[in-house]
Amino acid sequence: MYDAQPAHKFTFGLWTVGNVGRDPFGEPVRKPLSPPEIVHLLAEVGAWGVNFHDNDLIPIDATPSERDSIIKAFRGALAETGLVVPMATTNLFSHPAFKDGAFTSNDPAVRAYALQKTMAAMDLGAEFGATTYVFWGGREGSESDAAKNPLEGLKWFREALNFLCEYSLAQGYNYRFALEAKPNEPRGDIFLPTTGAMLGFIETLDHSDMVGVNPEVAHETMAGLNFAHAVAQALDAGKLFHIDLNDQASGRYDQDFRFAAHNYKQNFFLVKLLEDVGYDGPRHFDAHAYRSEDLQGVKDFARGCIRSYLILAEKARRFNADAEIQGLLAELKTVEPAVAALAGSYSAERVAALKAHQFDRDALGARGLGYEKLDQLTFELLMGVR
Ligand code: XYL
Repeated sequence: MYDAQPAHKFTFGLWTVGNVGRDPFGEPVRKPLSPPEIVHLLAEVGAWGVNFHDNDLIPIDATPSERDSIIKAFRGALAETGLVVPMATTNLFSHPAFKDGAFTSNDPAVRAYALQKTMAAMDLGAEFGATTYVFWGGREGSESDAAKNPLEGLKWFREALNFLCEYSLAQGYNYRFALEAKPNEPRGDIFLPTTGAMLGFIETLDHSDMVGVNPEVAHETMAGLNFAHAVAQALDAGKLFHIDLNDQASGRYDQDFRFAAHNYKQNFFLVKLLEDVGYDGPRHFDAHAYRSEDLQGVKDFARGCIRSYLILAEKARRFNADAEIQGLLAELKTVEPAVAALAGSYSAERVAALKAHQFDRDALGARGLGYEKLDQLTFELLMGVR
């Protein structure tokens, strides 16, 4: 019942199950796995695809012959397992050259190097058939506004994306770009900190039709926002090109926990939203195992991400089929047809009808909405007592 099907398109990054558990205070706790080992691990846990940053696959200092043999081995593992590569991205944050950002660095040489590195990474992704290209501007921001003009930062970021859209078109790549927002960490403040900010920015791009968003549970939660609402806005705009599933407690460091490890209820409403609209893009887990785990724990983590999603999807089906819950929801929308017809799009008739109607605002205000019961029923359904 909770087995992944190809239609779910569950994917993981090489950097997720490959995470060695280094943190700002401690050394790695797990041995690095090679990309083919990761592909086999992902196949074992039921994933459909694998994504990568350029340097997850090819180290930044690899020679051309090392590059060739890595690509050959990775291709072999994909062929053996049937895993696909739907998304690729660029590491524009690890190397010291990017300490002040990449596309928004004050240094024109760094901005130019970032373009060069991204073009090469787009070539690499296209070699493996990736059709989504993610942009997470990990260090596109500042600690002090004395050092950077945010207007210049936005201008340079726009220039870079316009350039890379043209490059994608000129190469005949089939990429859709997905911009990923994060409010802070590793910079004090990252530009365009939320999915809503990205959606506004996209409309200023030359090829806005090619560009959407890659919202991440942890990032919106770090900003103190409701993730499902951010995803709904992206869906409403036709811009949900990709999604990063994980979990996060608000007010903490960037935790990237196993999907639904922390906030079952918020993630239930997220899964319900994705399932209700028939989202058919990849369901990507951008998360990693606790630092306490060994290789077995990493597999438990990856299986847990998939299983939790499927359990919440099943709960969403039950929510939709629950007569009492649906009855309460239907009641909320039940009014006399003549009154219901007053709300809607603009028309001269509706203006006239609205102006003539007498609302009983005290009665409207006195009506109990039953949300306590609805929320308790949701809790009971999620806890398995319903
Ligand atoms: C880290 C980010 C990245 C992006 C890809 O917080 O989520 O892993 O998803 O660069």
